[in-house]
This record gives sequence, C-alpha cells and structure tokens, in this order.
Amino acid sequence: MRFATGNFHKYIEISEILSDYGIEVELSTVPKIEIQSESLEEIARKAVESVEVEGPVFVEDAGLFVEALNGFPGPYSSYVYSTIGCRGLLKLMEGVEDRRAHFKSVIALRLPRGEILLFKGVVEGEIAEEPRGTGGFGFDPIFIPSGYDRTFAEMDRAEKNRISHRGRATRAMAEWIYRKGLSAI
Ligand code: ITT
Repeated sequence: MRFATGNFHKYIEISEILSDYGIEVELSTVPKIEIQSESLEEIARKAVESVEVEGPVFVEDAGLFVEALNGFPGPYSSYVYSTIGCRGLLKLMEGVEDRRAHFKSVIALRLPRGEILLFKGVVEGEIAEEPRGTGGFGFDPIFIPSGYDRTFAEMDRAEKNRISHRGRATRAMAEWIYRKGLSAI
C-alpha cells in the first residue's frame, strides 16, 4: 500500500504503526492537489482523489488547532510552521492563559476500485510556554498532550505514536484493514 506524502516524519510514524499489523507501506512522493478548506476531511479526500498511483493509496492531512486562536493554524499548519514556526506561534500566545489546543489527523484511503474511506484521530493538549525537546517534527516541541508534562518532542516515537492524533487515525485504518482482511486492499 502506498502513502503519498512529502513529509518523511509522517511516513516514519505511520509505517512503524502499520508494521505492527503486518501492513507494509511504500513512500510515494507523487504530486497531489492540496485544496484550501477549513476541513481536513475535504483536503484529504481531494488530495487522495488527485494522486496518480495504481492500487491502494492513502494520504494524511493534519493540523494543530489552538482554542484561544479560534482554531488557527488548523488546516494552514504546514504553511504557518514554515513561515513563523514554533517561536511565531508562541509569540501569538504571549500572555494568553487559555493554552488548550488539539492536533487532528485525517487519513483518506483510496481502494483499488476508487472507493474512499476516512479515518480520524484527535489528541487534546496544551501549548507549552517555551519549546522543549528535540524529537519529532513541526509543532512537537510546543505541544503537551493532556495527562503528560512533556512535549511530543520530549517523547520517543513509540510513546508519541501511542497517544498522537496520527497514531489514532492510523490504528483506526489498520483495524479496518485487519477486519476486512488484507485482500480488501
Ligand atoms: P504532506 O501534505 O505532503 O503529507 P505536510 O507536512 O504538508 O505533508 P500537512 O499538510 O498535513 O502535511 O501539514 C500539517 C502540518 O502540521 C505539518 O507540516 C506540521 O507543521 C504540523 N503537524 C502535523 N502533525 C504534527 C505532529 O504530529 N507533530 C508536530 N507538528 C505536526
């Protein structure tokens, strides 16, 4: 099964989880259309429709939604990360007491006959006061999942995968495949 992404970190996280289910993933860097939308579901669906790949293929779209910023950067997370980064987001949060935020992940899986299935995962947490840790990628150094006092960047990959939005969405897909049998894909 192929995973169409330009983000190697996402590929490593997802392929590690799927290997526990005996599902092998191949990285595919084919171009995909990323529409502008408030909805990760819509972005992921259109993206997987657009990839020119034979056989089963999936994409994943994710974002960080900060309560006090009315859900910003949300679907624009990739652009916001590459422009203002963790430091820029922390600046927007200066003096803000309500630090609640969540990450959301939507996987869109396209089956060989063209049917598209969506799998979602969310992790609640809060925005740290300063960046901490060197693991992971993107906004990991400033996101502390609920029930923990460490950021995602202070966890190893296995621990992040157990609780992350992507881990949840990936396991939902893996369990669907497992129930249907590998021949379903
Ligand atoms: P592809 O679309 O090619 O898969 P991308 O990096 O552009 O890769 P997204 O559009 O899903 O992926 O962007 C989501 C951005 O949100 C990502 O670039 C990070 O900055 C941030 N993000 C998503 N998941 C994250 C995670 O687990 N940890 C930290 N930041 C994350």
